[in-house]
Amino acid sequence: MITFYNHLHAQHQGKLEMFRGELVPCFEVPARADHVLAELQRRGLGTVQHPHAFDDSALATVHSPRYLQFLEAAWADWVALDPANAARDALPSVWPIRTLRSDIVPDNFAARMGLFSYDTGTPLTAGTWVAARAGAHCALSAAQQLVQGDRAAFALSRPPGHHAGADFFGGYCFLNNAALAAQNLRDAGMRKVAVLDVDYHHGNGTQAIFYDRPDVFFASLHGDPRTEYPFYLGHADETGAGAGLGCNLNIPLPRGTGFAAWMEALEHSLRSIAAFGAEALVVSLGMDTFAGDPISGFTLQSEDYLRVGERLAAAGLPTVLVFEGGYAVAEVGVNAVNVLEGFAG
Ligand code: FKS
Ligand code: ZN
Repeated sequence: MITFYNHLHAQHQGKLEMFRGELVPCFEVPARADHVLAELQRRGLGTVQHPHAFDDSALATVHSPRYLQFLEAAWADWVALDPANAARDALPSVWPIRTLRSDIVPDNFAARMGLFSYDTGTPLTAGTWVAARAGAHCALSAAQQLVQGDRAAFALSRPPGHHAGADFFGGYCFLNNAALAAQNLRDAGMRKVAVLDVDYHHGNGTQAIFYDRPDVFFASLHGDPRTEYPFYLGHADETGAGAGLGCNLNIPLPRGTGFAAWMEALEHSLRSIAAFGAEALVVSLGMDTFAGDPISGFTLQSEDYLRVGERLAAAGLPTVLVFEGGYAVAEVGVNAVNVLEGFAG
């Protein structure tokens, strides 16, 4: 299968994220994608290409105009506050929680950061916009590849995307790559598309984007939000709204879940996707279900990912795979490429 590699990914390089009252080095580092690329090339698994170019209007199929305007200008606005800011990343510090207004975009930069975000773990850096946009183009290019008749394509990019909503960033994510791919497939005429999110963390952004839609099914297996990030979404009773009722499936699993139970949840998800009648599949491929992941709590082993790839392929659908999380940096290449190899059969 073809891989669209975000050759600009390293332009997004966060320094520090807030964790337990102090700033700690970011977990979401450029080396993650480098390892996946190196392993892909080592095994000679398909060709690697840069993404195609797209108009910024392509991003507006999922994201709001005011959010895109904010994101594109954010770094310049941050440095305009104080030239010394060029040496440090921007993190939000104030948010419009319930009872505060989010309809008015403030002039104050810190206030705008808070309006368009939901955590302090996602630094905005000098190259964030350039890197995230090229990453979105990888996902869109992969979707186009399916439209042209390919069985599968891989978007190898960072920053990841599944926590980003129509108008907010968070969870290391800025633009929702998987949602953009799914929407692109819909716009190309595929009547029903499914997004399957196998990252350790619930894909709250993707869920929110499609929650009231009958044409895009969202299924996710993830750490139970009662204890795991992103905490405020991802419960089993979230089944969709309005015309999208019945088109959302969450399978929260306890910390410590191993491969057998995880695989049962994957089976359940894929059966629901088949029953929905999806014509194409977008997989949010997070590798943080790995036992060695430093911020997650499942116990999958490297060999298990071959089985995961096989099972995804057995769904028999044209499939876009989108790289998401995975922080065991030394193993993330082997694990991700195991999925691709299992898929390719
Ligand atoms: C660790 C606290 C957890 C946020 C975790 C974000 C997870 C991101 C992800 C993605 F796929 F988006 F990258 N902080 N100190 O893995 O879901
Ligand atoms: Zn994750």
